[in-house]
Amino acid sequence: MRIDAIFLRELRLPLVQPFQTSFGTTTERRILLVEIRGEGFTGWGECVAGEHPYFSEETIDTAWLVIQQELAPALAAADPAHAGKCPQIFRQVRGHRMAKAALENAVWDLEAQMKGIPLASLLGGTRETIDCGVSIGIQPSLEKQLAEVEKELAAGYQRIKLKCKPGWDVHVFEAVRNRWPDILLSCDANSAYRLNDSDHIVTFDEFNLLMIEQPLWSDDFYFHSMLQKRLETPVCLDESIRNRRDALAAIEMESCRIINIKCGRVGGFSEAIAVHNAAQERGVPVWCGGMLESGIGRAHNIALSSLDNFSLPGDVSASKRYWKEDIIEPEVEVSPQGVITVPQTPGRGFEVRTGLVEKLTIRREEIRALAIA
Ligand code: OSB
Ligand code: MG
Repeated sequence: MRIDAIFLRELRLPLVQPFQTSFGTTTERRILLVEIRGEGFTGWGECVAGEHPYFSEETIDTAWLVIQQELAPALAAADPAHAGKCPQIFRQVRGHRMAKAALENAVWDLEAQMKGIPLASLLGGTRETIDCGVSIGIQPSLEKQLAEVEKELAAGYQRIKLKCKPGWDVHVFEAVRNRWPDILLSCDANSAYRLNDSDHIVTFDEFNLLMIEQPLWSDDFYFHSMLQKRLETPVCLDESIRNRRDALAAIEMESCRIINIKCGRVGGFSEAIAVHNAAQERGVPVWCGGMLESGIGRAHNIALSSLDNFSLPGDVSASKRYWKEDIIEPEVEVSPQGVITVPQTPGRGFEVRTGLVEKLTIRREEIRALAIA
C-alpha cells in the first residue's frame, strides 16, 4: 500500500480519577497518536508508553524520537503489501516495541479500511462480543476501595482486578472476599514483590483469586516458575512477556498458567496474534490488558480481544471510566451484562473526533514519505 504521510501528535488527557499502581500514580495521560494517510484512507495508532519509564523502559518521549528518526521513515519508504510486513520493516531497531506497535497498528487499521472489512476480522477475530473486567487502582482507604468495587460490579463488569503491593494486599483481598464471596477476583502487583515475599504470596491462595498478575521482577521467568510451583492460584505474566518466544519459555517453564496480552508491550498486532496462537496451541488462556488508552488504543484492544483464545475477561473497559470525553465516536460502552459489542463496520469501527483531537494537540510533526519511484 502506498503511504503518503505519517503524522505524530501528542495530546494531554486528564483521567477522571488518579490511577495508582505499585510503581506510581497517573493523573493525566500524555497520549502519542500516529496518523497514517495512504490509498485515500487514514489509519490511526496509539503509543501506549507511559509518561515515565516505570512500567517498561519506554516513555512517550523515547517513542516519539524512535518513530520520528527510525521507524516512520523506514515504513514510509517500504510500501508494505500487508500490515503483517511491519515487524520485518522495523527489525533493525531493537526493542522500542510500544513505538513499533503504534505504527504497525495504524497500518492494520488502514488496511482494514482499504479492504472494507472490520479490523477484528482482518486480525482473525470471530467473537461478536468481548467480556470485560476492570483494573482498580490502589485507593487511599479500604472504604474507598470497597466502594470502587461496588460501583464497577453494579456497572456489570465480570471480573475485578485489584492493584496490590506489599502493605496493600491480604487485608484488601479479605475485605473484598468477605463482602463478595463469589465474584471473579484477581490482583496485579506490577513486580512489587521479591523472592523472600514468597511465603506471604502463598497466603493469597486463601482468597480464591482467578490469578496473581506479575508478582515478581518485570523481566523474570525462572523465579515466577519457582513461585508458581508453590501456588494453587495461577500466575499471570504481563511485563515479562515481550514476544512469542517469551510466551513459549514461560509456558514451558511453567512460570505462569495465564498470559496477559498487550499489543504495545509485544510490539504490535502481528506479535500479539503470534503470542495468542502459541498460548492457544498449548492450552493457555489469554486476556487483553490495558494501558489507560484513549479511544484509539481501546478500539484496537477490542478488535484484538475478538480472537478466539481471549477467553478471560480483559482490562478493556468503558471510555467513561477514564475520560470525561473520549476522542472517538461513539464512545466505548459496556453493557449491563459486562460485554462490549465488536464493531462490524470497516476499519476500527469508531470514528476519530478529529476536531477534538486537534484541540487537544500540544505537539505535532509530519513525516513525509521519502518518495522513491
Ligand atoms: O499492569 O495492567 C497493568 C495500567 C497502566 C500500566 C500497567 C497496567 C495498567 C492497568 C490498567 O492495569 C488497565 C486499564 O484499565 O487500562
Ligand atoms: Mg499488569
